[in-house]
Amino acid sequence: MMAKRPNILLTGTPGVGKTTLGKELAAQTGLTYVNIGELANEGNLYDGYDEEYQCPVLDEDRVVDELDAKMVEGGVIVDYHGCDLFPERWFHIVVVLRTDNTQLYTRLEDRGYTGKKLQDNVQCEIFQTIYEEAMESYPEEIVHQLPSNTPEDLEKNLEQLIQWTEQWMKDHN
Ligand code: DAT
Repeated sequence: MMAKRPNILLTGTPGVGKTTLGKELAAQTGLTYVNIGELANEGNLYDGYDEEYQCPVLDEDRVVDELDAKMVEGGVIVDYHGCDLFPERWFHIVVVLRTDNTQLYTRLEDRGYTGKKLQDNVQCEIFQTIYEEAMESYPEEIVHQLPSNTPEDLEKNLEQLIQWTEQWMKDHN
């Protein structure tokens, strides 16, 4: 029998460092990294177009259908800037990365964001929108906020999540 492995949700405002942490965590634990944006792109899992933000709208039901078998199997790190579209049963831990707004502003500017898109994303972080969404969507004891401002934060978060994963596997196998 295959060892049981946990599913981890990495969420937070765009630019907080989900992809950076997720890929490194996958490399070091052997868990599978799934970026919802890329998955939607590859499978064209869209349902319409958002004129205001100039981006396609995610077809949430199809995303969930597409991933469900893999999630039931376990061992998946999901990266997305939202969390209320996923079934609660999927995740064993929900990590909300947080970045100071001045830092986030610079990161998103470097990414080429301008105007309303830049303002709205920084405001999303200031209002802790994703953290509140996570607290409403999952049992609060599995929701954790981690600071993601510096390379030292990244290292610390990585260490903590590797440890958490190892402990989870000991406890469940
Ligand atoms: P996300 O996937 O949440 O959109 P990302 O992983 O692409 O974010 O990171 C955005 C930028 O910030 C990228 O240039 C890497 C940098 N970064 C990520 N985590 C960081 C950290 N803890 N300290 C400093 N820079 C970080």
